[in-house]
Amino acid sequence: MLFGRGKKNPIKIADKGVVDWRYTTCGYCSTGCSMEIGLDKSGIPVATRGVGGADVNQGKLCTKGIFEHELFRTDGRGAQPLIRDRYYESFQECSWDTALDKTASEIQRIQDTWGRDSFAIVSTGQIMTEEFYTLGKLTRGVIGTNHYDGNTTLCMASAVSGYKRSFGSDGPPGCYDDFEHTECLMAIGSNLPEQHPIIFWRLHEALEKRKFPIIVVDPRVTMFAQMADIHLPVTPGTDVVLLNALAHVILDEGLEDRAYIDAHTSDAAAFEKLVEQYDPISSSRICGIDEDTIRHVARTYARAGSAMTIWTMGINQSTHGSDGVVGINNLNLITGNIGKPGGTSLSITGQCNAMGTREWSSCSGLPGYRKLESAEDRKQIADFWGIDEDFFPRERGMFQTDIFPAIESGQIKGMWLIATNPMTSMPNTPRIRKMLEKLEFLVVQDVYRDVETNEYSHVFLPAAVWAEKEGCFTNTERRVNLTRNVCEPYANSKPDLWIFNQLAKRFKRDRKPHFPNTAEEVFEELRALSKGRMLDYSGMTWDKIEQQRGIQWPCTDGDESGAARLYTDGQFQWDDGRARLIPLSFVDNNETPDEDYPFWMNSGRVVEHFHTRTKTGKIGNLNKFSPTPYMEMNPDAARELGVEHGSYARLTSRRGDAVVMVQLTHRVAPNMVFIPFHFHECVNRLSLGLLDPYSRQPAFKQCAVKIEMAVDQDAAAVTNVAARTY
Ligand SMILES: Nc1nc2c(c(=O)[nH]1)N[C@H]1C(S)=C(S)[C@@H](COP(=O)(O)OP(=O)(O)OC[C@H]3O[C@@H](n4cnc5c(=O)[nH]c(N)nc54)[C@H](O)[C@@H]3O)O[C@H]1N2
Ligand SMILES: Nc1nc2c(c(=O)[nH]1)N[C@H]1C(S)=C(S)[C@@H](COP(=O)(O)OP(=O)(O)OC[C@H]3O[C@@H](n4cnc5c(=O)[nH]c(N)nc54)[C@H](O)[C@@H]3O)O[C@H]1N2
Ligand code: SF4
Ligand SMILES: [Mo]
Repeated sequence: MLFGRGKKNPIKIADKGVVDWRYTTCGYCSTGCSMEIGLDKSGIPVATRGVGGADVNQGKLCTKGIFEHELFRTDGRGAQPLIRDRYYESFQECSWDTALDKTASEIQRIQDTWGRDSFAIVSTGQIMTEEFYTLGKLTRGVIGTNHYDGNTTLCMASAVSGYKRSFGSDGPPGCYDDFEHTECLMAIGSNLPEQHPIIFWRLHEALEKRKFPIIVVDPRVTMFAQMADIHLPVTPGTDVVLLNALAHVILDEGLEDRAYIDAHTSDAAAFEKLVEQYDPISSSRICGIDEDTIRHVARTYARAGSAMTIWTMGINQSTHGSDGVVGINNLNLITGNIGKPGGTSLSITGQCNAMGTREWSSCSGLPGYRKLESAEDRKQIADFWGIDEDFFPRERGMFQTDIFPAIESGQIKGMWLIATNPMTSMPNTPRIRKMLEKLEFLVVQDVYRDVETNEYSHVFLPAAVWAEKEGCFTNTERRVNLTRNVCEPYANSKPDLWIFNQLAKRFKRDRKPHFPNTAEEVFEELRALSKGRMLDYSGMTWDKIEQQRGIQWPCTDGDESGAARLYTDGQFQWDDGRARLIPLSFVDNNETPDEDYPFWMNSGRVVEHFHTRTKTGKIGNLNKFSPTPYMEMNPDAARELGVEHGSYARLTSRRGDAVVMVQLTHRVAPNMVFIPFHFHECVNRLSLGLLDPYSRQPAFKQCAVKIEMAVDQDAAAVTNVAARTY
């Protein structure tokens, strides 16, 4: 029977009593969705909605964004500063003055005893740009340690390094609007529908209007792979070989854009010589994609009027992460696909402000993509800050992944962690635990006091979260967007900016930079420092950003809005203006499955959770859909080992072991398992994390494990529950 239209029950949206909507930008992933938080008459955040006129999300939000107003009242928040003198002694609440005095005096004591660089600072991709810039000023201009880095080394470092090697600078050249113009899209190691659902929606919208081929390169049959026209289940860690083989076919069959190569690139001869070795037959034996498919994909990509590649962690988190990015850039340079609508190399960024930290935090250099290695850049910043330029080191210090082993060797004695949780997110956490225990002094600055890493700290500084503060994030497509202050910081927590400013006051220096009180004043410094540079913010103000729902850089003073694409004139950031074509030879150095450890262990994310679950593990509507540490395992492999669906299995690697629930699925091949990394005491107890030589990013996605059914299922269940922490 057909239901009469009049009989349908209309959907009722509960009236939450919102009296005011405040403009913000989502604080989870780098898509950069504009949203509004609804406040009730007592000023309590009760609802979230997407902003209709926003270019990025056009009113849409994903499941994490929709519940973001619940974040302010989650359990485990840090209410007061905490202090303890020795391990295993319980924390005592203390005043801000006590916590900050202790932190400043310990930093100074360690630096006086062991040298300036014996104290390390590790930050994040998740605080505001104005906060990053201030932390950079404090670190580089006042404290003066060179071992200062961010968790972006676990995330985007390979993209940064690859862009720099090819184009002479960091900075993603494309934008989401490229989906509307492209004639072929290749996605490598990106699970866009789950990890960037609104970017995926933008792609889907483009496909509904106009069909173009989608090629997905991923060893796992992700949701993205299932909707692709061509899925290439590449052998883990061998994407560079596939990219070289695609270039081989293109050059061999004369499908390249020779005019573009001649006008805009250098070093073509060495590159062409190297890829000659990567014929489709030999390459197929390494990368696992048959020769016909390699030829077919190469022709499809090269013959498209415009073609683009997007990628995320399947490329970056590899021992060939930086080479993988360069390989993608090589492919787009030889086909003339940079800086034109629908033709680009677009890294899909991870955290909400991973871009902001790259631009302004001074982690790998100085603000505004300036280099410590350049005397001119050092002088510009020293003059602007009013300090002595000799205070700056002449080259960047260690990356996060080198800072931690330097604790083992005694080089690093103290550490300040800001908005990152290495006890869950770093590879080989049994080793990380020992390192943290060895520190003379650890200060953790986080929104949550129950974050795992805080178990090892001497001082805990409780930070305000996201829209309890205000400032900007930059998204994947270089769009700067604004978060307005929606509500007061929880209890006695304080904005990160305030914490940095208070610490700055506690260091005595002859010449010291000025630290403005408000984030909007800090933004004025960014505008001034960026004027005339590639990442020009000078045409932006906070109000203008809100009015336009985000503005892309470059946006020069006087410009109505920002620029959609970089390198549209084919001029790159190297001195000769040409992009580099770089030969990439492949050395297989991964830990690969063998008789003892017969499975590849792949790891990544699920849609409901964000990272180490400090936020999403406490939001009921998200956590209930994915409450348990689990692994995807192929049913045929499970049958051979007698492992059952829904049971608990024990995984062992050369580093440690973990207990997970078994989910049987054909999404993974018989020789691979996939485990979400969100849970404590789980996948990173097993991972190896070999480092990329350029970016120092860990190969989280490739190592070997063995699997057995847990003998005592009840005991395994207890272990599994313990891994959830919350
Ligand atoms: N829901 C949710 N969204 C998020 C996040 C989150 O935690 N939760 N985190 C954000 C952050 S910081 C990041 S960095 C992004 C990450 O976003 P993605 O990189 O898209 O997510 P991952 O699941 O880490 O990995 C993507 C894919 O890489 C594949 N892969 C593994 N090994 C290889 C390989 O050798 N080659 C290739 N080609 N592919 C391989 C995996 O099978 C996996 O499907 O997501 C962001 N968005
Ligand atoms: N096996 C495996 N491991 C991985 C990955 C993988 O794919 N596989 N992916 C890696 C990647 S791409 C990433 S990005 C990292 C992420 O690793 P982490 O950065 O360690 O993970 P998060 O859980 O995001 O930690 C951020 C912390 O900052 C806190 N926080 C949030 N907002 C604020 C704020 O405004 N101020 C302050 N002070 N604190 C705040 C949160 O509570 C949380 O504790 O994990 C990496 N680890
Ligand atoms: S897609 Fe990313 S930015 Fe947009 S609502 Fe979801 S988590 Fe937030
Ligand atoms: Mo990330």
